[in-house]
Amino acid sequence: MNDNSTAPAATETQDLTDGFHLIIDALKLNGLNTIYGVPGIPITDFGRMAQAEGMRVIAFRHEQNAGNAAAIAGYLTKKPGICLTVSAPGFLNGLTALAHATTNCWPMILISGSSEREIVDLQQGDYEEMDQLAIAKTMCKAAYRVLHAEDIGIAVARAIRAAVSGRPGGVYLDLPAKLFGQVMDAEKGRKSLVKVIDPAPRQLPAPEAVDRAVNLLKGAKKPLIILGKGASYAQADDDIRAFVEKSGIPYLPMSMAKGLLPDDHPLSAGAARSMALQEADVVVMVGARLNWLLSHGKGKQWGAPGSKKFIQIDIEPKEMDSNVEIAAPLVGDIGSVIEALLARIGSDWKVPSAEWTGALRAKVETNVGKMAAKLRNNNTPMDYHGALGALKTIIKERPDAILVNEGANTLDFARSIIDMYKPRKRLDVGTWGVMGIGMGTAIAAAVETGLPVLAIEGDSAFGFSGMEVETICRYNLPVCIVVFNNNGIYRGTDVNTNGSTDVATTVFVKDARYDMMMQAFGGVGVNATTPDELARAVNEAMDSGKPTLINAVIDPNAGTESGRIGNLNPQSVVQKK
Ligand code: OXT
Ligand code: ADP
Ligand code: MG
Repeated sequence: MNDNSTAPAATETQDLTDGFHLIIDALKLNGLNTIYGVPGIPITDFGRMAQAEGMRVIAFRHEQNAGNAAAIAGYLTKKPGICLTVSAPGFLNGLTALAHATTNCWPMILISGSSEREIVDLQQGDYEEMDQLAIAKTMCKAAYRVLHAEDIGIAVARAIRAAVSGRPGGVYLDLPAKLFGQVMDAEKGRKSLVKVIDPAPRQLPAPEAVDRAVNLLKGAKKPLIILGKGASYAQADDDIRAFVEKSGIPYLPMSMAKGLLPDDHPLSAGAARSMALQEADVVVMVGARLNWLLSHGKGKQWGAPGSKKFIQIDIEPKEMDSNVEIAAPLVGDIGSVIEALLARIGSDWKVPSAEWTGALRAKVETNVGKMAAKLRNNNTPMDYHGALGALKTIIKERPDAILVNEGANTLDFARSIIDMYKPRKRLDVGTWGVMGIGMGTAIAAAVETGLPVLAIEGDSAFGFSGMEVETICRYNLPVCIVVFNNNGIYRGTDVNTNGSTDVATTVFVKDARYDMMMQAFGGVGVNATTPDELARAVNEAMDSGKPTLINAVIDPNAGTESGRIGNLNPQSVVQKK
């Protein structure tokens, strides 16, 4: 493989351009000005040149974190996040994030350098030889390879359109090393670039589909709206809020849709989740799938069999009937569908009965009251409620801050305890429950929005991407990380039963000081043992904007196996003597 760094610079003569510059120009022409990646053969010079040409190039310590940054950048901006990697191992490191973006329906483009086709196809043993395109195809929406400089413009355009149109997702762009140095006439090169027109066209629902849904909704006694992260991705915030408020239908936010309407909204049924799911008779799904997170739309959680009818709003027709019958499919983009529904809520609209909304409200108030008592505790070592109670207040006072959250107990408790007030402020593990999204997500959130970021991390979860604290310090990003240190995965108290000196598989080094990792790179590190100390340190970090890591000492007994999804663990029936 040829690094191409010794190839003559095409810009030395005015009339020529080359692969390096054409890729940069194609991205910039389409408003893609930030790259997340890790440098190396054959893309080192590409990163340098992109930076020289005014792009923001954020260099990470591991491609998976760069990929997770690109994935969440896609979610936050509705433009594909760009991740740049070297070949084989770098590409593979980026692939998890590409699959994660695709699974979550977020637009992202993974651009990887690769070996020359001739050598790969004959399997002659090139440096980092691998048939990357073939591997990537199974993990994303689309995958393209570019062999000629004159095709770069069209390839980047296709990649962008594939990533953002219809159901968004990940796209792979394979760039063999030789492409970067290919030279062509500058004017021809300029003309070969494509600015994508209307990359994510509106998809209007059919009028008869809207009629069907409205008729079903009018007949409902206990309607419920479920807002998913597709709804927050759509950025139709005002119309969605108007739809909820005008229709008077209670709503349940999925994790990353929290804040689309403020969690303390009178129509939020978030704190009465079980009751809402059990008792609703017509459920309107808005950018949320009936996957494992919603028990596939059936089973005990959903009350009596046959007691529900579903209306589903989704841009992907194949999503309909994926698990249960959808009585009224509304295929289209959420903005257009909600607009059409809003137009049908006129003076003749009857809001749901006070019996239904009042019962949900009463349950919400009971659950919130029960929770409030637990949040006030000042136990040392802290439990999840004490520590998260302090952080809940901070987010209430700073509703613009972005909350990143991963872990098991740390995730599940934070989701229900911390209210969100604005759209797209809660970023978490997504559809797969991926540990390791933390630092990539926090970095992209800070880079894309310029807002302060609070990352609430289980100690295990943090470990998956922890080295990126150096990246956070290097770019001086306003990220405050709170590591919930309970000495392990779920709990720090497991015991190895085989009698050896190895500790149990879920247990870490006791009383580790994660705060010192941040100090190693010039950031602020704090060890917090009480909710008051924790609150003080977070407030200071949010005020100063300095990279900060707070080691929050949590009682190792406080958590439960797998947080709130322990039921998904298979159980052995074999009794060993
Ligand atoms: O109505 P009911 O009574 O039911 O009550 C509900 C709400 O009404 C109520 N509620 C409220 N009450 C009062 N006030 C308010 N404001 C309020 N809001 C809500 O509370 C309850 C619960 O509400 P919730 O949360 O909305 O509902 P519920 O029932 O939990 O929702 C169901 C789900 C499924 C939608 C929800 O649970 C969910 O979204 N779950 C996501 C879970 C998830 O994705 N988990 C992450 C994966 S776990 C595991 O796999 C881990 N691994 C393995 C691993 C992974 N994942 N990835 C990779 C790459 N490798 C390995 C690992 C290694 S976790 C993990 C590390 C864990 O250790 P850490 O140290 O990081 O973390 P700790 O556990 O802290 O030690
Ligand atoms: P959650 O995990 O919050 O329940 P999911 O990721 O399961 O959300 O569902 C998101 C859904 O939103 C996907 O089915 C996706 O096709 C859909 N979606 C994403 N963007 C749009 C959009 N602009 N219009 C309509 N549907 C969308
Ligand atoms: Mg832990």
